[in-house]
Amino acid sequence: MSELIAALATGNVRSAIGIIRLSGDGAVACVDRLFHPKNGGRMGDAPANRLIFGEVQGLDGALLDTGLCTVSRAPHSYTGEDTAELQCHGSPVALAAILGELFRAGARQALPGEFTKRAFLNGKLDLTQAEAVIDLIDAQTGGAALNASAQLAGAVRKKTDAVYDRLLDMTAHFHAVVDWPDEDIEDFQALSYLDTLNAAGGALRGLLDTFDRGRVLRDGVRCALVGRPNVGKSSLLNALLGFDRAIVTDVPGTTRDTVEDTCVAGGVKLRLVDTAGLRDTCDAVERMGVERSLAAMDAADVVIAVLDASQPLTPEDLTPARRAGVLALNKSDLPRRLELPEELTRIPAVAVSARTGEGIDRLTQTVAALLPGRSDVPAGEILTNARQAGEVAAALDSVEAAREALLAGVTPDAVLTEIEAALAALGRLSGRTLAGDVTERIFQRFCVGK
Ligand SMILES: Nc1nc2c(ncn2[C@@H]2O[C@H](COP(=O)(O)OP(=O)(O)OP(=O)(O)O)[C@@H](O)[C@H]2O)c(=O)[nH]1
Ligand SMILES: [Mg+2]
Repeated sequence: MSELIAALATGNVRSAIGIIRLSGDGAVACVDRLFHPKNGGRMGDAPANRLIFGEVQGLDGALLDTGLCTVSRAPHSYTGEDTAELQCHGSPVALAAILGELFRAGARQALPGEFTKRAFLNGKLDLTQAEAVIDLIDAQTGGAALNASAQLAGAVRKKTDAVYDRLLDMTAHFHAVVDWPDEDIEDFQALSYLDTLNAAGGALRGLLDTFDRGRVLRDGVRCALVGRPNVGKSSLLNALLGFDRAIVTDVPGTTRDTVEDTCVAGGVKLRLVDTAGLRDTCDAVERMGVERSLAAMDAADVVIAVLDASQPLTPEDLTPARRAGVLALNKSDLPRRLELPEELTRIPAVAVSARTGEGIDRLTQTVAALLPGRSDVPAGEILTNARQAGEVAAALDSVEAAREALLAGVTPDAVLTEIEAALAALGRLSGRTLAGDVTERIFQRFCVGK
């Protein structure tokens, strides 16, 4: 028995088409009360996954819209249940009226993520795939979307399932050895077990190593724009964002607080932080701003030190420049008077002009090249999800503990305990074994209708 749920699957905004979904027991019968095919038939007799043209009428027979309807039947649907979809005109008012009629006909409003949760509970998706659904919807860059869609196709699952299966074979054999010591079972073969554990550890470590990159893919790179006053940090922030976010003046010390905003450049999401100019100052407010600048520099994934290329280098330029991942040599539209000392020549430097926009693209490309983690990992094999990374780390810890126990020559049951802990972590990762409250929390992140 599964309750009949309904929701608007498309956004609640004026658009060309709006889609209402229904899932659960009686979905097809419910839609039959509202949708009347032009060919005179019923959706109950319609073949699955075929779009049928017709009228949507209220329970009282009032014509609400004309559109298309499709049904799919359990278990061959997204949720694994009987489902129906109405494709109507994208009028929020008309769609609300149709949804209201469906509720009167016995459906109830679906909760956020409830369709996908049912797909998970009915074994249509594992948890890494379900989480990829929301990551795909939330993706802000092409790279993040590609990775999420490959995970939706099961990329993480395939990698960890292989480890799970090998560890499971090992426990089966261990149990046999531990539980039936008198039987003639091939004895405890430390060396072959060691091979299995090494391979499992390597695969898990490889996956975990991608998480740095994954965090960047999902959350963006924190870039701090730092430098002495008046070099053009705020101007550069505005140029990168494409609009006037921060105040710019020719008065040194204009920016007091940190100013943050995000942009997507060169396929990478940048979380830019403009900071107060670094200098010794007696002004209490400005000094607090400088402290925030130093903190922003510490918290950044990439420090962009901004230098004024139309001026000779000053001692105040050195603190940020020495910490920089990239030097932005700003004001390149003016005659150049900056010379870089030998110690800074190893840092990539890009000539830019916040005023003319010259070099801005090159700057973002240079930042992208500095991102943490390897860039050659195939799409889908980058862990972007902190929950998943936590379970992979837990599984890896247990595999390593098992390996050490094996090398130390302890009894098989001690090794077995560790391997079972690794299996439990991998079980939580895919959702094979997961407490109900954790499942609830995961699906709350979804939007209604998905
Ligand atoms: N010619 C030229 N002037 C620039 C450029 N970028 C910034 N400026 C000017 O430099 C001055 C300072 O710019 P801001 O962006 O406020 O500098 P800042 O580094 O944020 O300064 P503080 O907030 O005081 O630390 C302003 O007069 C800008 O118009 C540039 O690329 N070329
Ligand atoms: Mg500023």
